[in-house]
Amino acid sequence: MKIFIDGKFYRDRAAKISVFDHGLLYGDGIFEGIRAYNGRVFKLKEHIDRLFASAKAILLKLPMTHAELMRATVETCRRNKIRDGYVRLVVTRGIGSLGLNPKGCKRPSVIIIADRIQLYPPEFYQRGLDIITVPTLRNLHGALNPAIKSLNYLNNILAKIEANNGGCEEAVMLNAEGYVAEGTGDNLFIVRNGALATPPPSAGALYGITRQTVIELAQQAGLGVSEPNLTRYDLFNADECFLTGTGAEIVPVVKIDGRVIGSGRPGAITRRLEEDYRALTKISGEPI
Ligand code: PXG
Repeated sequence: MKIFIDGKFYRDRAAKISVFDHGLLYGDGIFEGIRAYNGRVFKLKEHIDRLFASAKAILLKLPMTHAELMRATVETCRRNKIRDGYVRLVVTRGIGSLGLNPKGCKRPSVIIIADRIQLYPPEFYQRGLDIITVPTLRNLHGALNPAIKSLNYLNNILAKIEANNGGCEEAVMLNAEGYVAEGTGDNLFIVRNGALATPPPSAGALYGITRQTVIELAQQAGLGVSEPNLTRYDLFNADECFLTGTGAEIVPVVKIDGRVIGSGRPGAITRRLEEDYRALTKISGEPI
């Protein structure tokens, strides 16, 4: 594998970051998880746009332009002969002192890893997931804003561990007001009376790129889409439920906190959107 770090490519074991990098010391940095399908990088512009938005929010000046980051991502895929794969783009605050003040960090580091994708087991998609609400809450806007895709994922990691301890693959994370925010690494949708609803970013949902794509596909299919505050009650009484994310794509959810959702099987609208999403990934994206 060839890994991009600050403008150069390194082999796996030579690809290293300093122990003084504040990305490691403090989780001070941002990232993107991107997919390539059929020789194209899917929604690359949108991912780089979101990276810039995260950078702005944490006062990190990206050392490369938007166009340079797009080119470097495509080039990393090309050098690794990726047709279908997963790209992790990480920007750390860079090397500084042991103190948390980033003033001494002179240059952020840009890392791009392009690898084969580890797909989720097919059963997840065939049967649908059984998920649970967990105690760990989504970040507060007034603390670490949940729209920032930062390297501080401990909240979500704790929620994932809590889901796993409860025998589930994925968690429903609530916000401090008790409204549904999202999963640990995916957005959540419900279908009710033929229309979609998904928590708004103001409830703690990430501006998910798959989320946005699904909203557009639903609108093209003539389905209504709203972004209301949702409670667990709304999830329990939905006709269908699914999660969206770059890695997971669209995964049906059939049980939440012991309540069977709809028929207990992946729903027709979920299936339709899965198909539309797959079709879109095959034909669009930045050519490698
Ligand atoms: N919410 C959160 C908190 C995320 O981290 C999504 C939603 C979905 O967003 P996109 O833009 O991908 O549709 C994410 C995605 C993983 C993994 O291994 C996924 C994410 C981050 C880290 C790991 O599944 N992010």
